[in-house]
Amino acid sequence: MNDVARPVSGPFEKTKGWLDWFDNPSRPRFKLPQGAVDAHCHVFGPGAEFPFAPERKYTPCDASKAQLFALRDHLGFARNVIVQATCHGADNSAMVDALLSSGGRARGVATVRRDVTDAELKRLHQAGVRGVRFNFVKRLVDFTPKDELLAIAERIAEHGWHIVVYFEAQDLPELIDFFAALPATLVVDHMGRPDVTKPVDGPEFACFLKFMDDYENVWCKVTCPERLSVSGPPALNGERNAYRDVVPFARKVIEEFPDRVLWGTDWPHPNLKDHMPDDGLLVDFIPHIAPAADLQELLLVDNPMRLYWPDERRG
Ligand code: 0GY
Repeated sequence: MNDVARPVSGPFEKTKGWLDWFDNPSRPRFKLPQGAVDAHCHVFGPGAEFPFAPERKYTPCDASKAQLFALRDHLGFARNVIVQATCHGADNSAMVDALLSSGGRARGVATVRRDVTDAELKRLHQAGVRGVRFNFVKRLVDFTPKDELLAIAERIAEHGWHIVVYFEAQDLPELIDFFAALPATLVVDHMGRPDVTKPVDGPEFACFLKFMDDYENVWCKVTCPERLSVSGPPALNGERNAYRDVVPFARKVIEEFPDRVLWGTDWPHPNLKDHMPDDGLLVDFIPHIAPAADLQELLLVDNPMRLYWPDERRG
């Protein structure tokens, strides 16, 4: 097997218990619509070329652009949105290198600090970056003061970028006022990480749905069932009906806000503790949450194209 097909590690020692991405994924049974976008994935390093950031909270195996693009083709996606992973801090080099190698088939979401220069923002935009990510998950990043985030939001406005926000469900109530003040489209990672053991029509998820209902600039990634599921079964060993406890949550968001949802693999799935999914079987999760063809088309093609490639024809 060559290095495109299997995970390898460079000079960095991986975090203890690290789960490597799944090699040899299945071919999905669900046929993705033409022009489908994997709107949430990452690259890690390779560490020998793009060292991980000193302030990182985990050290992964390598997950290169060549490996990501091989997976894209294997699963049947046309494009990727590559989100800067926290293990690279605000050094966007690995992600930008992947964008520049993609032939226009990848866009990026960067991490920047308040002191980012105008020239750097311009360079990122030219490479294909279309957003920044604000991360509120404490195990992943150190706290960034809200005034710094607001300053960044103002800096990126002239480029028309959006802001991806990652937080845990219990933190949403105290973040809502801050989110409402952000002058951009907001894209929430992984449905705001609901506790799927709670009822889908209970108060916690109602708070998230109300947030989307109240603010028309808020979008949602209906991603990461493998991270949210408690009951499983995992997308492994041919299981094409996986993560059943997550289905009602994702389905509800898609049905209520069909033109503000995105889907992505989250490859190479940082920090999973229980199992590493077979990405082919993960794609087979999609028709369970978006059963109708028109919803699939919005989720996988129309919505991501509108956000990331607004000037291009789809396909
Ligand atoms: C995800 C989820 C996680 C990690 C990161 O950038 C990251 O390190 O996003 C996580 O650990 O929950 O979206 O990949």
